[in-house]
Amino acid sequence: MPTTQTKQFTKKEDFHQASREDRFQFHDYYLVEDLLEDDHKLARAAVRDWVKSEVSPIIEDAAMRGECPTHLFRGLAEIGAFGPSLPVEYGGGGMDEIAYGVIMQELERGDSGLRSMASVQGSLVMYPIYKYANEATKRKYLPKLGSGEFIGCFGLTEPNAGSDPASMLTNIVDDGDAYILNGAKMWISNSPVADLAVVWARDEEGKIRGMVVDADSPGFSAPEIHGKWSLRASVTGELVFEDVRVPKENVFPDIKSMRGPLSCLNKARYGIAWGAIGAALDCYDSALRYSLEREQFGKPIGQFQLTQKKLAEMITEITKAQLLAWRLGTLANRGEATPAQISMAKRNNVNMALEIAREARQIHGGMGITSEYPVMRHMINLETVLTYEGTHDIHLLITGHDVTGLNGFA
Ligand code: TGC
Ligand code: FAD
Repeated sequence: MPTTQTKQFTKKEDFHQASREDRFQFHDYYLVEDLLEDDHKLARAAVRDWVKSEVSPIIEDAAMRGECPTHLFRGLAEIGAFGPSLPVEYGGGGMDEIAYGVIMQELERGDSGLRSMASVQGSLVMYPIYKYANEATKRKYLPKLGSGEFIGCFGLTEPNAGSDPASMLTNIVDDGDAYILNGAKMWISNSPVADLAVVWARDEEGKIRGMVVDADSPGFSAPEIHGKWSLRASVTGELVFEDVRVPKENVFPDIKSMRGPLSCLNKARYGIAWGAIGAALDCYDSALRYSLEREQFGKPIGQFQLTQKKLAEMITEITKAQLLAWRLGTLANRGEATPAQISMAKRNNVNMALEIAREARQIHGGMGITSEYPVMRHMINLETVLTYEGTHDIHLLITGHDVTGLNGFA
């Protein structure tokens, strides 16, 4: 059985509490707020308060030290961040896709690593189990994943199969009542602290299969990847399988192609499209305040036209991204959001957030490179967000393929 209890989780006291107050103000230039329902606003307020009280005081210290604040995982479960749009009876929040989006936005306002934790647990672990596993497997894992008692990870990428996951080498071989799993996965969020992994592997017929693998299975290991300059408050590792026995009931019965893992990515990319707006808002908010408080040449720097150009472009791009996300959410609620539409929103909104983080860093001058302000942390985090869940260029090719009908990947 999974082993959360034996893992070393951090405590709030392990981290230095910031002396600076979180002064974040939400910005909503086109009153997108009017498009939200009361449930969305309630969910958003709960997450916003939690981020202010639990995340903001410690996140700079955690990122500077390169330590994942794992003690926050239970709190994430309590605020409903794990599978907000999955059914309650399967450990989810029973809310709609817009609620899921606004929750991700507030989390990423705190830190992309925190949103990543929620994306992986909800969209990449709970969702495939909910959608593809047999009933007994759902009942065994989903409630404990929803409550944060179990931590999950998602193993698709391999050392030689990143943008092209279909070239994976990890494989399973039939052995009576179980499959024998061999191979290795790379860049796996949360793998070193996970109780279980949703793993994608090729069967003897060459078909892509998905399965739940308990982390305490003999032959399973998850070494941590060290030395990241990005997502430093998130833990990333490998997954190594050496003759791991996976009971047949843990293998998703009806999934036999790349459609399985790619459908999970749609869910997570949707959440990122919303989440990135949160990081952008935090950078813009900090830059706007700094521009009004910081004086040079006897004036607030916000009075200079070049600073105003930066701020004007930032709020314009944020507003466009907010509207794009909201419209995507309405389509998702109707079950009509296409993978290509989700891909466009992920690419546009993450790129927008990264550009804003870079501009915000400039507005803060030298102070922008310190942990006194959140912008440099967001900026280096967003470098990863631009790459994972499909790189910026892969998403350009997805849109290119969609509009021309011509496959530009190979
Ligand atoms: P291709 O031949 O185009 O398609 C294979 C089959 O899959 C179907 N399909 C999809 N189904 C559902 N959703 C999608 N988004 C789908 N895209 C394709 C397709 O219709 C086909 O079905 P069928 O029935 O005909 O077999 O696939 P391909 O192998 O050529 O690859 C296409 C490509 C490059 C777009 C895809 O592989 C891709 O998206 N690559 C990027 C890899 C990626 O995003 N990896 C993410 C790993 S997980 C991660 O990063 C987690 S980060 C942590 C966090 O989220 O915070
Ligand atoms: P590559 O695929 O080698 O790409 C390198 C460059 O080549 C990119 O610029 C890319 O755009 C470009 N390129 C590739 N193919 C083409 C093409 N056909 N045309 C034009 N350009 C191309 N994966 C998981 O499975 N689970 C996780 O939990 C997870 N978490 C992650 C956490 C972090 C911190 C990071 C950094 C990654 C994580 N990933 C995870 C992996 C992530 O999804 C991959 O890094 C990503 O898909 C890109 O793969 P790659 O790094 O191998 O780059």
